[in-house]
Amino acid sequence: MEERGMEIEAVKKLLQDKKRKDMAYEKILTSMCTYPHEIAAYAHEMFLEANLGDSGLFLGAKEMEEEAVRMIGELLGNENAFGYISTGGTESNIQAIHAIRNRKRRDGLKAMNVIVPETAHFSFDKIGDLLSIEVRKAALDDELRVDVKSVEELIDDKTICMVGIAGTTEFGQIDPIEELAGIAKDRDIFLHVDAAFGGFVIPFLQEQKYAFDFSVEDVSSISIDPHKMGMSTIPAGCILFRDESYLSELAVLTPYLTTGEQCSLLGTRSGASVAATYAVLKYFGREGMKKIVSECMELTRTLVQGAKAIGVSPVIEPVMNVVTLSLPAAEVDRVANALEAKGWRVSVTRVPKALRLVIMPHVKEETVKAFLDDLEAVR
Ligand code: 0PR
Repeated sequence: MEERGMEIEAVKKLLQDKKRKDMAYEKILTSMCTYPHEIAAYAHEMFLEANLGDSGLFLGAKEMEEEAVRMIGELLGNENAFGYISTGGTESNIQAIHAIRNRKRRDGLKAMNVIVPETAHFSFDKIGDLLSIEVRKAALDDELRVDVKSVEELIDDKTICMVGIAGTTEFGQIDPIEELAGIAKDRDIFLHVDAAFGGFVIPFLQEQKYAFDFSVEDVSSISIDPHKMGMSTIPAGCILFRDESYLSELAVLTPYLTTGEQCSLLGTRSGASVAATYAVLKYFGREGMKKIVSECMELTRTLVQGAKAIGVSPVIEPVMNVVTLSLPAAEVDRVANALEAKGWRVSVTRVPKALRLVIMPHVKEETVKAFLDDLEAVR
C-alpha cells in the first residue's frame, strides 16, 4: 500500500482496466454461474453492509433470510425445513456432513465414512480432509447415475452418510434418489442430496418429473445454490435439513453478539446476497423460474440436435442444461483448444472424457448457432 491514497477517479480507472481483463459471460460455456438478475444486483447493493453474523442488528436482512429459506424449502417439498443461506455448494455440503459427523461423534463413533458417487463435486474431497472422514466413491451405471449396488457394497457400520447428486457437475445427471432413500431407511443412514446446480432446474422441467427432494421421505438434507441457476449474486447457497436437531448440531455459542448462537460456518456473512436471493425469488415466482429453465432446455435441445446433425452425439441425452459431447478420446483436447482459440470457454470431463457445455441463461440462440458453426469447422 502506498503512503498516500489515490484520487477516487484514478481508482475507478484502475477498476475499469481490471474489469476489461475479465471475460464477459456471453461465450462462457463452462460456468454454472451467470449474470445476476438486475433485481438481485439492486438488492445486493442496498444491503451491502448487512452482516448476518450479528443478525440482531439487521432484522430486515434476517427476515429475508428466513423468508428465502421458507420459499426454497417449499420449492423442495418442505416449507418447514431448517437451514440458512450459505456461501454456496461447498459450504452447504460441508455443513450437511459436519452435522451428521457431530451427531455420530457424540454417539462415540470413530473412523467414520461417507459414500458419494464417483461424479461427486470436489467439495467432498475437501470435506474428507476437513472433517477427517473417509470419502468412499461409488461406481456409476451406464447412464452415469450412481450404481445403487455399488453404494450398498461400500456401506459398513462406520458409514454415517450417503450422498446423491441431483444435477451432477460434469454430466447434469440425476442420481436415483428414491432408491438411495430406500437404503437410507433400511440401514438408518443420513441421506444428503447435492442439488447445488439442479435444485433450481429439476422442479421446473416440463418433460419429466424427478423425485429428488424432501418429498422423498428419507432425504435428510439438501444443498441448493441461488448463485447458480437461481440468478442471484455470488455468494449464495442454501443448506436445508428436514430435522431441526441436525442444524442444532452445528450451533456454537456467541454470547456477546445479538444472537446467542450461530449455526453457519462463517462468522461475518453477507446480508447482500441474501437480499439478492430473496428479491429474485419474489420477482420471478415459480412462473418466472419455469420460463428461464424452459428457455435453457430449449437451447440445450437445439445444441444437441445441431451437434447430431454434424455427426457429434451427446454422451447421455441431456437431463438438464448440461451437454457433454462424445468425440474420439484423442480429439477432445484438440477440439477444446481450437474452440478456445475462437474465443469460447468449454471444459472437458474426466470419465468418460468428453466436451462439456453448460447452457446457462446468458446463452442465447445466436450463441448456440455460432458455437455449432465453430464446432463443425474445428472437429
Ligand atoms: N455441488 C455441485 C453439484 C456443484 O456443481 C458445485 C459447483 C458445488 C457443489 C460447489 O459449489 P460452490 O462452487 O458454489 O461452492 N459446480 C461448479 C464447478 O465446480 C461451480 C463453478 C461455477 C465452476 C462457475 C466454475 C465456474 O466458472 O464446476
